[in-house]
Parts: sequence; structure tokens; C-alpha cells
Amino acid sequence: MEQTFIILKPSTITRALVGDVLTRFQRKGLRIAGIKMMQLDEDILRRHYAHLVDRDFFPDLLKSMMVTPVIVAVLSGKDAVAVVRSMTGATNCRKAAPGTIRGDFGMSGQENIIHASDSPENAAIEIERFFKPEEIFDYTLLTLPATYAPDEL
Ligand code: IDP
Ligand code: MG
Repeated sequence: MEQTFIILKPSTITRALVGDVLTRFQRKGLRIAGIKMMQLDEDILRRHYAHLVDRDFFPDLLKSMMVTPVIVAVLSGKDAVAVVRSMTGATNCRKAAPGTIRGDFGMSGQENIIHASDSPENAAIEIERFFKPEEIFDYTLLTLPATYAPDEL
């Protein structure tokens, strides 16, 4: 099964939305393969957001990602990267479609609730950046036969 990586950002911790966001992924049928709380620092954020370091909003983004600890998780499922990105919605919460996490829970471009990997390649890099191998668990949910048809597994 494909794995993807998410961060529940400080806005989610502060606004008490952790349960709401995680519940959506569990109800969808994604398996939580790893989950923990951690305090991000400038070093890891500069690597995670390397594509944005030259943008004028980067100092504000950096600060906002360190306001509280975050919750990082690895989600597993068929086509997990694309499924989780589509559940996440457009970057700016005000433009994100209703029914998406950002569309339902946020009002901001920066304080947009969640990070989700944008490709399987980046998911693999991000999982390795944030998790030790022993923090990711390979187990089978008993709900698997009710979640997928045999030819989807
Ligand atoms: P994504 O999170 O939808 O993949 P990226 O372009 O990778 O979007 O940007 C990473 C994060 O940087 C966003 O989730 C958001 O928090 C922040 N960000 C992106 N563009 C802007 C902007 O124009 N203003 C403020 N923050 C931004
Ligand atoms: Mg991105």
C-alpha cells in the first residue's frame, strides 16, 4: 500500500481540530501507520519548505510552524498520496472547496491546517525526514476486506 505524510500544523493544535482532521482520514479508510508530536525547528523547516525559502512570506511561515508542537503522521492506503491531497484541498483555505479539510476548517492561506505530501517521491523523502523506521508500523486493519475489493489489494 502507498504511504503519504501529513503534518497537523500549529493552527490545528491551537484551534482544537486534531480529532476532526484525523477522524476524516480514518473514516475514509486510510490506516495510520505512524503518528507522533514534535516541535519543529528552523533547520527541518528549511529542508521541508526548501521550495519556498526565497518567498517573501517565508519568515512568517517559518514562525507560524514553530508556534506550538505539531502532529506528524504517516497514512497508508491505495493511492494514498493523491487521495489525501484531494481531501486536503487548495492551499488557500478561502479558495479550497467545501468538503475538503482546508475548505471546511480554515480561513487562511498560511494557517491552512495541514501539510500533505504532493507526490509519492516527496512522500518517501518526507517520511524519512520526520520518522525513524521503527516508528512506522506494518499491521493489518480487520476492516481491510470491507474497505477494498480483492483486486484492489
Ligand atoms: P501546499 O501546502 O498546498 O502544498 P505549498 O505551495 O507547498 O502549498 O506551500 C507550503 C505552505 O506554505 C502552504 O501550505 C502555506 O502554509 C504556505 N504558503 C504557500 N503560499 C503562501 C502564500 O502565498 N502566503 C502565505 N503562505 C503561503
Ligand atoms: Mg506543498
